[in-house]
Amino acid sequence: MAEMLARLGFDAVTLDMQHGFHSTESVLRGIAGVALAGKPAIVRIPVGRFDMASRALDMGASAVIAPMINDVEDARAFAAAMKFPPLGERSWGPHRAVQLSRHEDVSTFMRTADRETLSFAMIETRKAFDRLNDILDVDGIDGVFVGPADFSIAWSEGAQVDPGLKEMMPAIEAIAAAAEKNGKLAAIFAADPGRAGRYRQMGYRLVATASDTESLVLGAATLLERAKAG
Ligand code: 3PY
Ligand code: MG
Repeated sequence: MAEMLARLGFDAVTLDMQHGFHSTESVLRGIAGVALAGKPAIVRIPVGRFDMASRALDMGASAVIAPMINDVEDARAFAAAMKFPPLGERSWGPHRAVQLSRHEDVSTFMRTADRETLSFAMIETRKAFDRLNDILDVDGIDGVFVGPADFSIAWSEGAQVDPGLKEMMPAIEAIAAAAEKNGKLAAIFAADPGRAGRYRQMGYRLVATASDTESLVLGAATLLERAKAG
């Protein structure tokens, strides 16, 4: 699935270990499939599993998304797992990543890895929003990734889950502006692909859209409709 999606016009494919059902083994296979299609693979790790961030990079991920980064301590721990010393504490062992990279010499790989792989801290709570600038300020955090579903739960104080919640849109816009001001990347999940253009206008540089299951259901529903009409 990952390789097939990578062969479409998407710029990258994300393998989700938080709410998707990817395991270490399937992430390893997924990254290889996406690389075969010539695209970068992004991995979202489960909450707090910063060890998996280093592991995803070892497997050849180009970027890692860490959910529920709510304060500077979370951001520092995530950055430490993502970057080699002296910036972080990433331990050496990227055997698969070196094979998938264009660097043959491991020292060149090591010296360029920190800037060639991106760490995205997810902003999806009020606590994270209140500490946004401090999180953006952490060395080794390359960008923030907004989770509008969780953010809407936080924004409505548990009343609803609505990734398109109007009242939170100014905050979503402010996150992109703060990232830009800090020289970092802003990314977001567009639960409704129709919102992708609006997010781009706000300054979001990476917009993730739809899951594999949604894509399958949408495709299958279209096929069924066509078959019944034919
Ligand atoms: C959210 O919307 O909360 C997400 O985590 C998107 O993947
Ligand atoms: Mg979320």
